[in-house]
Amino acid sequence: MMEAYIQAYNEAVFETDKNAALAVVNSALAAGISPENIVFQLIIPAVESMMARIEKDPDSNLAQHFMTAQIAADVTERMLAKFSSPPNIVGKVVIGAAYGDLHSLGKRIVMGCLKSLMVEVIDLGVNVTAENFVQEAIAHQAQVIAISAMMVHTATSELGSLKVRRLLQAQNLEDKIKIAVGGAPYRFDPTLYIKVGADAWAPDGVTAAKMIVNLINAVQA
Ligand code: B12
Repeated sequence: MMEAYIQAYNEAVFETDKNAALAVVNSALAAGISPENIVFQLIIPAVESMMARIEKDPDSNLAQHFMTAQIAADVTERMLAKFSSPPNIVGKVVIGAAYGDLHSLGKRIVMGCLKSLMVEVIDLGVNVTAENFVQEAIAHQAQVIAISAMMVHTATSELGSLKVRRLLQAQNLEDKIKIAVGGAPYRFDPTLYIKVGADAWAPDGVTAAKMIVNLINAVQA
């Protein structure tokens, strides 16, 4: 029975039809499938199959990519409220667009993918100062600061991730909080993340979520 739901859900996501995807989830719930199974057998595999598609075709349809992440985040949040025991949250991330940067679409995709992998996400919005990133990471005991920068000057600015690095260094927090970056400039220069003081980067939302889970695990090891 689950196979039929998986197929119907994947078709809905492929068509970027959020209502159809939610209808599949609702009928699975009505048929007695647990919220846990819906997340782990339906939602996460759908995100992973999108990742496989992106790896094969980096220009894969943006709308499909965006909707997979948004539907995954939406359904995961609804299902988490219904879990019989509190879900095992993998860890916490504060995320935002770099200082001076107002681009938010890529960040939203990354957030959706993170939520579907059971990572708690604290969204700081756009145009986030380095001080704010660090303060919020400390306040929420986040293991990762994730910074989205869509422009070369916001990626490389002295007030962006370079300053986050300096602040973490000054407070002796580099073992407790890792820095992840992403956005168009990093795709043009895959070594840029090192130059801007980050620990890691990723080219798309699904890879980003997996990379961030690895960073969380490294901090918690
Ligand atoms: C949409 C868009 C806008 C929209 C943003 C709307 C919004 N709410 O986001 C608007 C119209 C507001 C806008 C404004 C501007 N924009 Co603009 N914009 C774009 C555009 C067309 C698409 C960006 C986008 O959403 N891509 C789709 C998402 C899904 O991809 P993505 O962001 O790369 O995210 C993926 C990955 O990078 C990764 N990722 C993203 N974030 C993170 C974070 C982490 C931690 C990780 C691991 C991974 C990760 O995962 C994401 C999902 O797969 C790009 C061109 C382009 N092709 O990139 C220009 C572009 C980024 N913009 C540009 C410019 C110049 C501007 C403006 C200065 C224009 C102007 N003169 O006013 C302003 C700047 C405003 C500001 N201060 O930020 C330039 C930047 C040039 C440069 N070299 O720096 C670009 C490249 C266009 C160009 N070719 O000139 N823009």
